[in-house]
Parts: sequence; C-alpha cells; structure tokens
Amino acid sequence: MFEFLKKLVKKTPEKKTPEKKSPAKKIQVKKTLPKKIKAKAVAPKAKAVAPNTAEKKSTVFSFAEKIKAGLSKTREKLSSQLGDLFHINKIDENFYEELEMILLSADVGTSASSFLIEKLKSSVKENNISDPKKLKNLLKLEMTELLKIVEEPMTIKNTHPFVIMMVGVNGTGKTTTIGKLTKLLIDKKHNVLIAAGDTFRAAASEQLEVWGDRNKVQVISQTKGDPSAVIFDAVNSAKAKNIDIVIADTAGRLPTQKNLIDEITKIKRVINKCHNHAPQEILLVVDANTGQNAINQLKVFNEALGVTGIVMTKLDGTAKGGVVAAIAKELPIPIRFIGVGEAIDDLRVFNAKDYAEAMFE
Ligand SMILES: Nc1nc2c(ncn2[C@@H]2O[C@H](COP(=O)(O)OP(=O)(O)OP(=O)(O)O)[C@@H](O)[C@H]2O)c(=O)[nH]1
Ligand SMILES: [Mg+2]
Repeated sequence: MFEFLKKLVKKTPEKKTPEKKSPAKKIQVKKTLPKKIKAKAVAPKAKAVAPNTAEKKSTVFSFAEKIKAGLSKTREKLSSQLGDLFHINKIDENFYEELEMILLSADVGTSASSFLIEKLKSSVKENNISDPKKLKNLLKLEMTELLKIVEEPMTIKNTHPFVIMMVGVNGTGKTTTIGKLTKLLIDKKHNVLIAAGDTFRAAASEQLEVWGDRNKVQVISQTKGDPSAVIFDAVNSAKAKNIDIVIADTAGRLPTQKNLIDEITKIKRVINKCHNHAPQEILLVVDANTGQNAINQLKVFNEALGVTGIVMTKLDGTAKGGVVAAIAKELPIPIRFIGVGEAIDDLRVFNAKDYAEAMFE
C-alpha cells in the first residue's frame, strides 16, 4: 500500500549546487495560516515541494502493527530463511554459519551478528538445548536485549527553548520528519517553532512551510541566506515568545563533503551562542535503506557534532531493518524515532521489543 502511495506523489528531483554564502537577508516570518486554509489550498504547492502524503491521515496503527506492516518483506524473508534453518538442521557449526549469513543479509552487520550468535551459543550450552526450533524465540530475545541499548526516548529538558537540530545525508527524510515530529510534540502540548535552516535548496523552505501550515505552527525562513542566521533568529524569536521547542532543518550533506560538515559544526556553534544548553538534541536522520552505510554516516556526523539521537526513516518500504542492531553494537546512540510512512502520523518512538518482534515474528 505504501509503495503505491509513494508512486502517487513523487518528489521532483532537485539538483544540488554548492551553497552560496550571501549576506543574511531580512528574516521572513511566516505566520500561521488561518484555520480556513485547508489541504486543498496548499495542495498544488504540496505536490511541487512536499511530496508527502501528510494530508491523508494514516490509519492509526499501534507501533507494533505499523512497524510489522513496514518490515513485512524483511520478516517474510527472514522467517522463511530461519524457518528452513531451524526446522531442518541440527545445532552445529554449519548451523551457526548459516544463521550468520541470514543475519548479515538482513543488514545486522558483522559485529552484531557475531555478538548475537555468541549469546545464542552460550544459551544453548547453559540450557542444554538440542532442538533448533527453540532458538527462534531465543534469537528474538537476544535481539530485544541488544536493541534495548539504543531504546532511550527523547526527553524535553532545559527548554526556553529546547532546540532540536535535524541533520543527515540528502533525501533521508529530515524535512518530512520535522513535519511529523512537530505533530507529535504538539499532541504532547508543547508549542513549536520551525526554523528553515536549509537555505541550500530553493524549494526547501516552501516544503517546510507546507508542514508548518499543516501543524499550524510558525516557520521562520530566509531565502538564500546563511543557515546559522536563520536558526539564530528562530531561537531568539522563540525565547522572546516563550516557545518551548525550536526544530531546525538543515540541508542534506554527505559525510565526504568536508566543507559542508564544517558548515554544520558552525551552525551548532551559533545555536549555542543564543542559549548555552542548545542545541539540546541533534537528530541524525538515516534512511533505513542505506544499510551498513548508516554506520559511516553516524560516525562522521557524530564526530563533527556529537549526535544525541537517531531517526531511522522509511521502515515502511523495502528496508531490511537490521542496521538498528548494528548501531546498537557498533555506535550505540539512542534511536529516538522511526519513520514508518510519509503521512503526518507516521513517526513512532522506538521500542526495542516491538522492533525485534517486527523483524522476527
Ligand atoms: N516511505 C517513506 N517515505 C519517507 C519517509 N520519510 C521521508 N520520506 C520521503 O522521502 C523523501 C525525502 O524526504 P525529505 O523530508 O524531503 O528528505 P530530506 O532529508 O529533507 O531531503 P533534503 O532536504 O533534500 O536533504 C520524500 O519523498 C518523503 O516523502 C518514511 O518514513 N517513509
Ligand atoms: Mg529537507
């Protein structure tokens, strides 16, 4: 179903060109639209700049249901592979080798796979298990334990304001996540202001304004300006208006683009000048389809910024999902949220048990 929806509203690809540093222009404060401006009024714009299907509400599934639906392809494949393995073979070295291959093919990565297998081996020994069928549940439990390392929801503290900086590679879902996260925070009675810190792509702030309109929150933007200046202004504006939370968008950048990685550290420094706790949260948005490459993204962004949390997006597609286990083992930074679709309600707080269930059931 989600594949079908995605095809309906594809994003127009944008050519990325290096950002021109121009003097900060006058900050434009986009006012919240009056209530009567509804989906229809913004629909043409939304198609051009925000391919998201936010206006069509996703059916309210629980975390477990939604992520199960999302990871269904992975689960089917894993289930049939593990089913074959657990039913036919006896527990010997070949068994473990085959299990390792299956885990690797689900993006679990070498160190997390070896770790899970070692755990399994000691459980088998301790409990004298000879029937491979019993191992499936054990594996699910071991996976849950491993994922618990990165189960740590975001807490809003040191507000006035609490600044969330969204960073990541191009197209991972930063802007869409801002739209979804704003909704989630508003539902928790916070007031939110969005800073359009992606001054790189012409359509970026329009895309964000659509999300601002949907959530009825203010978006502070500035065309072709300096991202630090936009965010600085937004944080000060939030302070003056007693707004709890500022979510700052930033342009997508590759870990290999050193100048852009340097630029984002500058953005962080500038944010810190307006509030000595800020940014309290630096969320790296990772596309779950990236597989093991996610670890490299995490390393580079973490070294540059000190990432405080991860949002794993697009788990409703063909992603294999195992990379979350690789993160837990190799660089355990909390997975704050997961993205399970393009609609406004498609963001979930990460939960280790449900995630492991969705992978293995
Ligand atoms: N299926 C699915 N699509 C998503 C999800 N999150 C984002 N997308 C889609 O991914 C595409 C890119 O999303 P954006 O939010 O524009 O990504 P971005 O990181 O802001 O991109 P840049 O600003 O260009 O770096 C859009 O088509 C989104 O609708 C998700 O959880 N599931
Ligand atoms: Mg964006």
